[in-house]
Amino acid sequence: MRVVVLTGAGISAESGVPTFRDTDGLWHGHRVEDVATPEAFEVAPMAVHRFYDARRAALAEVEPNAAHVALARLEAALGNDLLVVTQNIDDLHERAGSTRVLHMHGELLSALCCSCRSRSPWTGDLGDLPPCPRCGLTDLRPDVVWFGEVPYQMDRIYLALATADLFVAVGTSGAVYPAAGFVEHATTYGVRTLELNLKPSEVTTLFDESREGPAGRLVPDWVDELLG
Ligand code: BJW
Repeated sequence: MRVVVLTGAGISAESGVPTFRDTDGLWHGHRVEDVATPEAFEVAPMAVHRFYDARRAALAEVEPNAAHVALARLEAALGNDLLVVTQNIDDLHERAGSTRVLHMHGELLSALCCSCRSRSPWTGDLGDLPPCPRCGLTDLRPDVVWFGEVPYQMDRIYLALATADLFVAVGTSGAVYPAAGFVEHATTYGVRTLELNLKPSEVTTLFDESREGPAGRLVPDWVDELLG
């Protein structure tokens, strides 16, 4: 059985990583749609650097939870027939043991050079304006996808969706496209769809089935069920 799992901020919530749109709908005092943009970076690069530097540092303090571990267990059983597509920029899937993970919105632990376009693994700060390891210019930005930018690996994702038997969305609000449209894309190709979320998302009604609860319980239960 070929399975594509889309994960969002909700899967990392129980690890202590804040989501974007829960509680008051504000993200560190801002609407995420206003600050996660190339324009915001152009106007206030140091504020954006400080923000991502803090999130990068915080990542070292959190651990994968039972949902990440269950998806790694599923990969151990299904091998190449499982693909995890994550909107998250943390590395908790990888730390749990998953290897087949596409980060469609980029990665915190990577820096992108605005001059030479090279990507470099990055664990430190970018706010102190370090030189690009490739070209030496001080023109690095977080290697993440902001609003108005094209998410990564879309061809591979759409191909995997079209050829899957099951599409599962875990802990994502369905507020951001193109990820929010994956359920319709999968349905067009006759793929069964399942949503696992703490509460209904903006696209819940488009799924064949939806289950409500914390990812740390729902995902291991679903993996147990699938592996029989
Ligand atoms: C739990 C839980 C627990 C909590 N257990 N669950 C008008 C209409 C349609 C589209 C557009 C439009 N105007 C503009 C657009 C396009 C735009 C868009 O979607 N805008 C919307 C505001 C409408 N999209 C884009 O610009 C994208 N690019 C694009 O479309 O390019 C064109 C193109 C596409 C494809 C091919 C070719 C061309 C880019 C979007 C980039 C998004 N970037 C961010 C920031 C990334 C870096 C960073 O992390 O800082 O990505 S924004 C932010 O939102 C982040 C997330 O990945 C993304 C999604 O958030 P997510 O994961 O769903 O989190 P939340 O907080 O929203 O939800 C948490 C969920 O978890 C909730 O449902 C909870 O219930 C649940 N939950 N605890 C289980 N314990």
